[in-house]
Amino acid sequence: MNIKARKCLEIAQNQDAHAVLVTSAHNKYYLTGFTGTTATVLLTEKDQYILVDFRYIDQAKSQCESSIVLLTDDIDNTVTNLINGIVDSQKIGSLGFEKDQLTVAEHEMFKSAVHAELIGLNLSELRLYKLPEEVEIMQKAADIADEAIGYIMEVIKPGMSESEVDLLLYNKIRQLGAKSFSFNTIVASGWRGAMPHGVASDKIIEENEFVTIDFGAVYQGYCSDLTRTFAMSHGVDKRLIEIYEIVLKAQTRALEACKPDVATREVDKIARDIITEAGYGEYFQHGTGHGLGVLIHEAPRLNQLSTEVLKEGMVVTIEPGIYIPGLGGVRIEDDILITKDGCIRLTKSDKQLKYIR
Ligand SMILES: [Mn+2]
Repeated sequence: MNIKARKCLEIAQNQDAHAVLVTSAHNKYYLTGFTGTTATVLLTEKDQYILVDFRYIDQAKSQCESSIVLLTDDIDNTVTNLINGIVDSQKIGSLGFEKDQLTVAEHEMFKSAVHAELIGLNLSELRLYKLPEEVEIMQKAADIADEAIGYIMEVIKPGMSESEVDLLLYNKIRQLGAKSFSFNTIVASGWRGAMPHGVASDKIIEENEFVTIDFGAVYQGYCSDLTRTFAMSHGVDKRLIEIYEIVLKAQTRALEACKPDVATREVDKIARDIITEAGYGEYFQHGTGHGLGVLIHEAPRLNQLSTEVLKEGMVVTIEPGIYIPGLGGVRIEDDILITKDGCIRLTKSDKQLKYIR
């Protein structure tokens, strides 16, 4: 059993479950290294098991060194029969499951079939602190994003569509070793910049527009998340330049405040106060940041309602923005690692306003 599985079991035991049934792709990957689409992971005090059918048996054996690999079939060795064999022999009274992952139908099926009480678990703290090996991978995911945005700023030209930029970016991150984007890439130019989630469209990027690009690279199962906004030439609206400087100040100050024992809500407040005092509070309606890891959004959250406190080993984004309908918008985002006495930036792209050509 590996250290991550041990931690998962501890969290489950604190919620009165003796063993854990893991069904989400991201936690299966996190706990075992398995990247296939069909498997069930079971963690007990005694060991960690991964149940797969014949399609994945070789893959599971090579990827899941710290797990016992069990072969399922549709006749005698069904998933629930194998689970019950372990539950019965290890006298497991209560079996935890990820309550935000199981469908109602799956829950009903397990409830009627499994010989143990089912307990819905909150595992949000499981991936909260990144191990050194995870930080190393996340740094590489961030490096890929940095290099890719640098490349885009060199090749982007007025007359290209947002979708073309999206494709260039995709090819670049793939060349650099990433498996995929972390999410659908946002390329929002001109008026579309006012849409915080303006996924790349067929709109043509014009001279004198601002362009916001928000994307991430998935490298060895871990996500990066980077946003830069830049100007297509010097004729941009002066108000956008003013907004850029406000967002940059908010992002920089919030980032500088990140260290152990600082409340996530306080980091959000630092960014929000700067934007509000500049008169743009109503144009910044999302949170200042979020944790990231094997998922693009995970604990902790940095917003007005969040109650978490930053601790060493957390990786979070800092990404305030201002969005003005009809005019456009600005967002600047970095990924940071909370260290013993502060934080370091994983994404290192320059943040001064850039004018393309
Ligand atoms: Mn983000």
